[in-house]
Amino acid sequence: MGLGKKGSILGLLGVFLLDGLLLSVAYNVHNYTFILKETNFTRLCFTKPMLTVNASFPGPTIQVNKGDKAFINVQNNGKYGVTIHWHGVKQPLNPWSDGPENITQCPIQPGKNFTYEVIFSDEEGTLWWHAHSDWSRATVHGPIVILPQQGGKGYPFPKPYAEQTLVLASWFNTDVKELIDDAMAIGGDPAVSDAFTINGWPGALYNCSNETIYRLQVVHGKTYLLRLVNAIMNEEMFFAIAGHNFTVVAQDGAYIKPIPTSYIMITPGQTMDILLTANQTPSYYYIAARPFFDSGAPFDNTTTTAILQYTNVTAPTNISLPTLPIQTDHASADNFTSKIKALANNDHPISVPQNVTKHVLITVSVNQLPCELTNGTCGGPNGNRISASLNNISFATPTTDILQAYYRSLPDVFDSDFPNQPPLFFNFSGVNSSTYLLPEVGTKVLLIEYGASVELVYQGTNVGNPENHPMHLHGYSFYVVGSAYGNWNATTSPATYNLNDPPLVNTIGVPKNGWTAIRFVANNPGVWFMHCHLERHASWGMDTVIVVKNGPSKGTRIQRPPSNLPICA
Ligand SMILES: *[C@@H]1O[C@H](CO)[C@@H](O)[C@H](O)[C@H]1NC(C)=O
Ligand SMILES: *[C@@H]1O[C@H](CO)[C@@H](O)[C@H](O)[C@H]1NC(C)=O
Ligand SMILES: *[C@@H]1O[C@H](CO)[C@@H](O)[C@H](O)[C@H]1NC(C)=O
Ligand SMILES: *[C@@H]1O[C@H](CO)[C@@H](O)[C@H](O)[C@H]1NC(C)=O
Ligand SMILES: *[C@@H]1O[C@H](CO)[C@@H](O)[C@H](O)[C@H]1NC(C)=O
Ligand SMILES: *[C@@H]1O[C@H](CO)[C@@H](O)[C@H](O)[C@H]1NC(C)=O
Ligand SMILES: *[C@@H]1O[C@H](CO)[C@@H](O)[C@H](O)[C@H]1NC(C)=O
Ligand SMILES: *[C@@H]1O[C@H](CO)[C@@H](O)[C@H](O)[C@H]1NC(C)=O
Ligand SMILES: *[C@@H]1O[C@H](CO)[C@@H](O)[C@H](O)[C@H]1NC(C)=O
Ligand SMILES: *[C@@H]1O[C@H](CO)[C@@H](O)[C@H](O)[C@H]1NC(C)=O
Ligand SMILES: *[C@@H]1O[C@H](CO)[C@@H](O)[C@H](O)[C@H]1NC(C)=O
Ligand SMILES: *[C@@H]1O[C@H](CO)[C@@H](O)[C@H](O)[C@H]1NC(C)=O
Ligand SMILES: [Cu+2]
Repeated sequence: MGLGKKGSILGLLGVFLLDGLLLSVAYNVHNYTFILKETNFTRLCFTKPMLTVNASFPGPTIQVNKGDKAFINVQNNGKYGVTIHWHGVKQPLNPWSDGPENITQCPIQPGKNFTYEVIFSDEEGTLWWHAHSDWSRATVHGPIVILPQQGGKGYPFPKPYAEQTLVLASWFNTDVKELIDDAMAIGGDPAVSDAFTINGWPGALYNCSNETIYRLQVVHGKTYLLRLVNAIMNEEMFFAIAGHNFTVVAQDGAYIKPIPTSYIMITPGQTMDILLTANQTPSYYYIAARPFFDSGAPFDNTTTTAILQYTNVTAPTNISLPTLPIQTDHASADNFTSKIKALANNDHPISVPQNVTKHVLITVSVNQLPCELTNGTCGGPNGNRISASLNNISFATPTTDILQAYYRSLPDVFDSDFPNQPPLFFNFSGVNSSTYLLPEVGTKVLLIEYGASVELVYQGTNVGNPENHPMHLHGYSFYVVGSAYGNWNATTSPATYNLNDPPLVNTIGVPKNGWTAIRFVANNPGVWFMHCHLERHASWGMDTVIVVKNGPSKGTRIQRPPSNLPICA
């Protein structure tokens, strides 16, 4: 069990919401304590103070069975206010514990604590948790392992010999809060990370000790379940293991049809479960990850490694590196991504909305705003300030949380007029429209009726710096029914949809100058953040909030707020 686990109660009987049905099931309750504090860490040959949970990087693993509940008491002994988000956990009827700062709660101030109630429902596989305040998630994150229900059918594959979480993360040689605050102050690109890490270690390819590397010990002939989390801040990643193919069996806490492959592409926010059989010549092999990055923006162009180490062999003089696609190889990225389909069998049925009642089209852009500095020019192109937007609205984070304001009808916190359509139609994927360079700044939410059958199309634009955007929605998983380059077309695009076995995910990479269509039933009322999971884009305003209204009955309404919810200053 992970660090910080206090205790668990077995065999409670409870009720939870799944796909709008009330199910009566047994679930366990798990209690954890997270102590946030500045910790000295030695990596990359020097010591850096950084914010961690329980002095661990990555942070502790939360492990539950499907349908369980976890209480996590977060004590903030750090310098700044912080919140924690349980990424991919739907939290039926409980947006209060979802976490994004000033969206569902205000920060837990230094010296204070808050107990999150994390309600699992149909998720099974791997998810993760991370801080959701400015850039603190760089060092404050960890895996969530959701095992099959106790006494249930188990894995839809032979039980692996052993399991291991692998967390990919960014390493900055500076205080990440100062880094993003400085970048926002002058409106330019934030500095790129200095390294990537696997389970906290950068690996052999940095100018550093060859011992700063994570080692995965394997026994020849055995099969391992690797639970991979991409906690990286600003880069999508290619990942491979030298000399070994492997099979991807789950993504974002849902099973998929097994994909045998020699590499994957995984975006920030996504998780993938991989079966690896140690059936090659017993030796040492590098596991490696480096960016998939097809844009002109600056990025960290380094490679992180770990060692897959067969037991009882002496270290070879040369350890082979895997072949990874080159950084700009979107054909290889697409080749892998296009193979992902829901498992969709009798034991793991899916339910894709067939009749859409609410259509939303959202453009996704990196834009510019006029520089407002009085003492110089900004750091963006042409001396402007870099911005980002959804439907040409650059999100402004309020100072009172939107959930509280919505629940108590507080005025002047947000507007409910986030549009269902872009304000202007043009050749989105072709034209670098100057009109789109000037987004509107505002705190606008998209209102959706309970039970609506939603189709939401993300349309990437060629404004500013086009690139692949990993869009993430809180409170839901959604079916990815279609995706292509170019402009989505209401007449022709739906004919290309996969409505049989589309993957059910919480984060999806929208192709550069392309579109992605998702569907979900709005059966989880609440205030749910939606944003790009590239952290610099989120900071620049590539965010909005979906408010799903309460339904007609008790089991379809938001639960009451917890008594100790942090209030706004
Ligand atoms: C777990 O935490 C909950 C909520 O804080 C509390 O009610 C319960 O008593 C705790 N259980 C254990 C075993 O510590
Ligand atoms: C961390 O290291 C700094 C020097 O880099 C030192 O001043 C500080 O006391 C150390 N903190 C702890 C908790 O060891
Ligand atoms: C957590 O905060 C509550 C007040 O909300 C306080 O009573 C309690 O002592 C705090 N717990 C810890 C461990 O600091
Ligand atoms: C690191 O380098 C040292 C000295 O060159 C060597 O003895 C050791 O085996 C190396 N470790 C690895 C993991 O390569
Ligand atoms: C991995 O799969 C490729 C085909 O995708 C194949 O050419 C290669 O031989 C396989 N490698 C191993 C080690 O099985
Ligand atoms: C990334 O680094 C490699 C060498 O390690 C270089 O060949 C490549 O051009 C770099 N890519 C970019 C986009 O800077
Ligand atoms: C490794 O070698 C030791 C000592 O020879 C032996 O006891 C052990 O069973 C071996 N382990 C494996 C996995 O082969
Ligand atoms: C993916 O790549 C493989 C091997 O290069 C090729 O056979 C296959 O057609 C490609 N699939 C797609 C969907 O591009
Ligand atoms: C969708 O609409 C069609 C035609 O109105 C209807 O026959 C069908 O039952 C509906 N399907 C669902 C799942 O509601
Ligand atoms: C200009 O003002 C900004 C914001 O106050 C500050 O961060 C920056 O250092 C100043 N630049 C110069 C050149 O004084
Ligand atoms: C959240 O609101 C508080 C005031 O309640 C403010 O100090 C803080 O800067 C806000 N956070 C963000 C990310 O805007
Ligand atoms: C959508 O496709 C249809 C059929 O090819 C075409 O007539 C129409 O102009 C397209 N719409 C847009 C907005 O491009
Ligand atoms: Cu983005």
